[in-house]
Amino acid sequence: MTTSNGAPNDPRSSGAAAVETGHIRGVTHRLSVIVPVYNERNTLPELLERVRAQSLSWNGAPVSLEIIVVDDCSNDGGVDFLFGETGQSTFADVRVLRHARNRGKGAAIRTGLERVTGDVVLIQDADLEYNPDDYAALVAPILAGQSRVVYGSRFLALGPLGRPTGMHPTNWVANKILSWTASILFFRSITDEATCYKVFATSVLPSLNLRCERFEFCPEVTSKVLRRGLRVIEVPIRYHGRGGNEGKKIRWPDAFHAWFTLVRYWLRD
Ligand SMILES: Nc1nc2c(ncn2[C@@H]2O[C@H](COP(=O)(O)OP(=O)(O)OP(=O)(O)O)[C@@H](O)[C@H]2O)c(=O)[nH]1
Ligand SMILES: [Mg+2]
Repeated sequence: MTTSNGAPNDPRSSGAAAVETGHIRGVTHRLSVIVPVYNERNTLPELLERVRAQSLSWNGAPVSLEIIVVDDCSNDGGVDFLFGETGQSTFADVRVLRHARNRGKGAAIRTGLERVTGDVVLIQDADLEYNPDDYAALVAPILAGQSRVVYGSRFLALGPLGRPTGMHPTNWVANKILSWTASILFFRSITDEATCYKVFATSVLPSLNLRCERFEFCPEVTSKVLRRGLRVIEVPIRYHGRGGNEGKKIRWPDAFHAWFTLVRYWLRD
């Protein structure tokens, strides 16, 4: 089986070996992309096209791509194109997991994490706010063994007061407060705590013992990773924010919840 980029991509063929040996020996690598989806009919087809088009390599060897879509009981028909008439998956390189009821982004990510076979995991929202062309830069520090956690920062290239394209001023304030809080609590520089582009060596994840259900995935992961003293490398990424009328679901109360989640896991794991 091959992906659109020509890389071997059958999870049964080399996945287990990659988990066991890929990161350590630097021989073969597989990137597992988890896409949490809730009612993203307008953006999911193009997003998946752009993810599937990624052709990654490391030290001359292809990095295979595993795409795991977790549909959180969408009711807009937006995932129907992923299934053929007989219910089989439309794309050989896209696995679709479904929740029987809507549980939230965090729960969807945890469902995806249970099934990954890659040695590197990346979280990809189902909208078009982030750009999959940034994958190569995001996975490089992990494949090079420089760190086991990488965050794509929307602010790094803009300076302390820069506001990324399309980011509403209130969201900017919330993002800044969350990043400053994480930095102060852990004496580390984090410029974008709430970024969707979080990338991990898969081996890191079981120890985090994640409990998140909704949007508190980001602060729970950030607190736990920093609490464990893991190095987080930030790389600059592109971003084009969307508004509520374009399907953005996060709301102000989620920012408060995120702040309390950061503090909660700083106090106690
Ligand atoms: N599985 C699941 N995904 C959700 C839910 N609500 C939102 N999402 C997904 O989470 C992603 C982010 O949602 P947005 O509304 O764009 O919010 P955002 O500000 O980009 O959120 P963050 O990336 O968490 O900072 C999208 O892919 C949504 O489809 C939900 O209830 N369940
Ligand atoms: Mg989004």
